[in-house]
Amino acid sequence: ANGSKVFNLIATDKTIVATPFQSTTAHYGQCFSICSLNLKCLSFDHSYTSDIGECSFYDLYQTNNLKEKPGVKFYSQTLLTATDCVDWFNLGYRKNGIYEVNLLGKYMRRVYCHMQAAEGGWMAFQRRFDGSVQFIGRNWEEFKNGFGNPEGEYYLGNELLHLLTTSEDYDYLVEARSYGQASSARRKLIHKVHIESEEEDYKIQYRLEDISEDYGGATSYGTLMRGCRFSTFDHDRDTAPDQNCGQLYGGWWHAWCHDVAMNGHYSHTETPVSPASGIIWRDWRGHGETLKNSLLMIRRSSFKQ
Ligand SMILES: [Ca+2]
Repeated sequence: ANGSKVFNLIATDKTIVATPFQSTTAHYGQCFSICSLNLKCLSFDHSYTSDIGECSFYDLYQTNNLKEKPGVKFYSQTLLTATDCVDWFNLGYRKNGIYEVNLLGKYMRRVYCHMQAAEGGWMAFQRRFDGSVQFIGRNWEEFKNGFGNPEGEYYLGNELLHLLTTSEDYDYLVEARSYGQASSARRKLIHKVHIESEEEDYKIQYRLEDISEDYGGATSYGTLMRGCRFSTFDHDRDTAPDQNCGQLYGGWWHAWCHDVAMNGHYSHTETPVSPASGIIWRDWRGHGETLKNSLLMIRRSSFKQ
């Protein structure tokens, strides 16, 4: 704590939609000092109707999605950069590419933003297109913390996925591309996807009715992955009792292996290096064919174009 934080008045008669981690009765100046000295504090509100008012401290900052609160001013640390691809989209950016984001107001990352698919504003948490980054052989910790090159192929990390998707509702979009002359793309959109904590093996949750009908509805990609725990070669949490899906097919929310495995072997051709061990989307191309491109993305469900 160095007291060098900068706070801006964000709104009058409004405050953030969040639960304060601390509240106290104090002058505005005292509220400012308390928040400056507390690393956890990223914003606060203060009642301006009396000299000594109530102030509440929050561990996140935000400039949209505020709620009405008469008599209160809301202050937040200066937003140095957009928090995600939705913010960049709302600032008018429409080009697909690499953007710097400050996830949840705390985690600076460079990520690929897809500004054109399904109304735009999507942030890739997995991106594969040339095999330059090895995905096979990555262990639990690597999938937890992320790996790869943000300018190229990467995996953002399950811990951030968990923190993001439990902070508010997020939608999930996969966009994959096949090899060959008839190279074609396919998407799948699932609303309100939650990734549970590491204690729950980053289990993926969503309701069947939240699988969008836009791209073919509930096929195996959407249904078989639902409720699955994340598995890696060193952390077998799949539902196949006699197999360790993470070994051959890479880290994934495996059920019985190779129904879907977007983190499998990259082989530069539609023929997998060994049967069913590629980037597999079984109910689209079968498990004998591996895919060329994979983009797995999330976006806040509150996004409105
Ligand atoms: Ca198993």
